[in-house]
This record gives sequence, C-alpha cells and structure tokens, in this order.
Amino acid sequence: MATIILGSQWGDEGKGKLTDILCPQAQLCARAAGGHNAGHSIVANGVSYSFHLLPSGLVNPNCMNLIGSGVVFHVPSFFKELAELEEKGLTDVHGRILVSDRCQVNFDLHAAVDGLEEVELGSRAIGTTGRGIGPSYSTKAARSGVRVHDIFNEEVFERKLRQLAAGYKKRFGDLLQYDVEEEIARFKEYRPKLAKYCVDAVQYMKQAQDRNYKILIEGANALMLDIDYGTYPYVTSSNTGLGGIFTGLAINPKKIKNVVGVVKAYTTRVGGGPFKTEDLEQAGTALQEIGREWGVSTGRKRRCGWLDLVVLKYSTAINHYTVLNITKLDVLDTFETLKVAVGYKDPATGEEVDYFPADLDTLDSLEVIWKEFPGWMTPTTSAKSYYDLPKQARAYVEFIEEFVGVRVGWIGTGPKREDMIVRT
Ligand code: 2SA
Ligand code: GDP
Ligand code: MG
Repeated sequence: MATIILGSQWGDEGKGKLTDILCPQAQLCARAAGGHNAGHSIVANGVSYSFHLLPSGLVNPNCMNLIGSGVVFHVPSFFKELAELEEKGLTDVHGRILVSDRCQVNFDLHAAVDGLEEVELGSRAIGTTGRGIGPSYSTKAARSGVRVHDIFNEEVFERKLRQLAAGYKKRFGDLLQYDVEEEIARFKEYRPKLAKYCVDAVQYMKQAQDRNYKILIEGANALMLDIDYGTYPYVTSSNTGLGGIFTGLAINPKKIKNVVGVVKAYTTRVGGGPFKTEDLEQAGTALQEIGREWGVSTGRKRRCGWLDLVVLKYSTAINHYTVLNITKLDVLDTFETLKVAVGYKDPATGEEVDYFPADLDTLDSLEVIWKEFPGWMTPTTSAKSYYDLPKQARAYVEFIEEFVGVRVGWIGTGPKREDMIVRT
C-alpha cells in the first residue's frame, strides 16, 4: 500500500515533518520528482535535519529510501547530504538509500546555465533556487541529457557531457563559467563510489509492491509550482502534483491508499510570480517572523500572506487529496483576526470567479473575496487532541474542510514531531 504526501500550495507546507511522522509505518520512503531544490526540515529527538535531494525517510532507522526516476540527480549534493546526516548521528544512511539509474544527472553546468537564464530574464526572473533544475529538465526533454546509468560507461558519459557543454557554450559563450574537463575528472572519483547506490528502480518498485511493502511517497515542491498546473512560467520544471508520482516511480495506482494534501494554515511563496493573498503589510511580516519563513536550501525570505481557498480547491481538483494535513496552525495563535480568500471577483463585471485561471494577466485583474475569522489568541502548541484546540481554531479548520470537501486528518501545532494532532 502507498501513501502519497503532496504540497498543496507553493511549497514549504511541512511535507517533511509529516513524512517523518508516518515513516515508522513504512518500509520504503521514495521521492519521485524535483531535485536538490527541495528543502524539508524535520525536528526529531531534539535534532533539526534538513533534506534537499534525499528522502526524509532516512531519519527512521528501519526505512529504505529511494530516489525515483523522475528526480534530477546532483551527485555532489547526494554525497554532501549523506555526510551531513551522518554527522548529525544518523547511522547506516549509506545502506538505506538507493537511486534509480534512470534519473537525469544534474551537473554544475546546469546550475551555471540556470544563473545565466535568470539574468537574461531580468525583471521577469523566476527566482529559482539556482540549483540547475530548469536546465536539467530542459536537457531531459530535449533528449540531450545524461542519465545515471551513463555514468558507468565512461566513454559514453564523457561524449554526452562534452556535447552538452559544447551546446551551452555555443549559446552563452564566455559568460558560461564551466570547465567540462574538471567535471569529467570529478566523475572519475564519483563513479566507483556511486555504483553501490544505483538500482533499476522499475524492478525495485515491482518487488516492493509484490511484497506488499508499505510505501511512503514524499512529494517535493508543490502543486502551484507544477510545470503544467502551477502559475506558469513561475514554476519549477517538474510535475510536482499527483501525475509526477506515477511518471517518477512506477507505482501501481491500485496500491494507493491515501493522497495527503499538506496545507499551511496561511500561504507562503519563495521566488517570483503571482500570489493573490500576499500581505505586504504588518500581517505578512508577522507571519514571516512567527513562522520563521525562510528557505531551507537558499535561506531566502519567503513571501507571506493569508490562506487562499481558491488555490486549495484548484489543487484538490488536480491532486485528488483523500485527506489533508493542516500545518503551522500555531503561527496564527496571536492574530486577532484572520483572513481567508474564498473567491475572486472580476471588478469590471462584479462577477464571481471561483476557479483559478490559467492566464496570469486574467488572474492579476481579479480581486480577492475575503472572509474574516476571529482569532483564538491562545497558544495551540500544547494541544494534544482536537478538542483541546480553542473553538475558533476548530471553526477555522472545519471551514477549510467544508470548503474543499476533504477531511482534515492531521493538524500541526509546532515544528517538533510531537506537535501534531491526529484527528480520528
Ligand atoms: P527551481 O529552482 O527552478 O525549482 O525554482 C523555480 C521556482 O520554484 C520555487 N521553488 C521552491 N519554493 C519553495 N521552496 C523550495 N524549496 C526550498 C525550501 C527553497 C529555498 O524548502 O525552502 O531554500 O529557497 C523551492 N524549490 C523551488 C522557486 O522559489 C521558484 O519560484
Ligand atoms: P516542506 O518543504 O513542505 O517539507 O516544508 P519545509 O521544511 O521547507 O518548511 C516547513 C517549516 O515549518 C520547517 O521549518 C518545519 O520545521 C516547520 N513546521 C512544520 N510543521 C509545523 C507546524 O505545525 N508549526 C510550526 N510552527 N512549524 C512547523
Ligand atoms: Mg521546503
């Protein structure tokens, strides 16, 4: 059986924390898409862990972990992150991580190109993490990419990488700071070290499913950053929604027990692009400070604002959540009044728009229809069960549940593992 954990907004909803909580019941934790742009923080046993490319299941000593075929794989980050986890006292991480040999390799070349493309975009820059994610998926789609299995055929690997670098050199000339021969030399060292982690993930997943493993799939980034369904072009370059799980992991749809939508009780976004409920005044600053909203991978400040239920409904229509995890409810503890977007309105016609439009100019022209909620002005972190929450907090949760039509199964009230109300 499989449980899929997906970000429902623009990321950083707290997917890592839920993954860690559900991991003791799983034998395998897998990532399907994205790369080392993701940033998942977990606070467990008094230690704070940051995950980027690796699945968060590594915190749990009994769980195997798989980087699926849809991930763009940056080899130096892989080894660096494993070393960091070891330093923090996680044992046997090397024996519990596997990588699909069908993954695309994300080279430092891609990061260099990412930077140059952002400069070219000027004021329309995406605000990427600079990790080469867009260029890696571009070379994959252009069929000029290098896959993990290629690494082990030295001649093929070197030919493909030189060709890729030459192509980019033609486009960017001397602006491109990248020495392909140095990269080739680095891979001579990685090659023997990497072999033991690589698997045919199709066979591995088949075996795991035949053996009825409990599989936890940790989504990276979030639906509103999906290459097809997000606020294009202000998106990442992978399918971060439900679709990406199937292409990235060869999971049997019949084995899926739950699709969990992780929903931050307000909204944040890193990088450029539309954000209808962003608050550029005091409330946004307060959410930023109380919620400690800065990037796990780049340290960038996250833009903050109120919950947008039009976004959540749209996200639900694509990801088909069976249950929601509302996170960071505690961050709202000190607000007298809370605002939530319950619709958009065309100011020209006064007509209500209850869907999320594809065209960003149309989106920009719409006004938000707000609903206000009284705050609870009480700490929620100590709440152990749903009925320990103040009634205003329960009303907030139940409104979300009814609006979206999906049950809320978990409520996060703090960063620690223990700060999670399980609603039965
Ligand atoms: P990219 O680098 O090509 O994937 O960037 C494209 C857009 O996707 C956004 N993006 C993210 N948004 C939130 N969190 C992300 N992960 C890190 C975190 C981010 C960080 O967990 O904090 O450390 O800054 C993430 N990764 C990509 C990105 O901001 C662009 O808008
Ligand atoms: P992810 O990318 O979805 O895994 O989320 P991140 O780890 O990037 O960002 C979520 C941040 O909020 C992390 O620092 C978590 O430790 C923290 N966090 C998660 N759940 C809660 C919660 O319920 N309350 C509070 N205050 N912090 C939380
Ligand atoms: Mg994150």
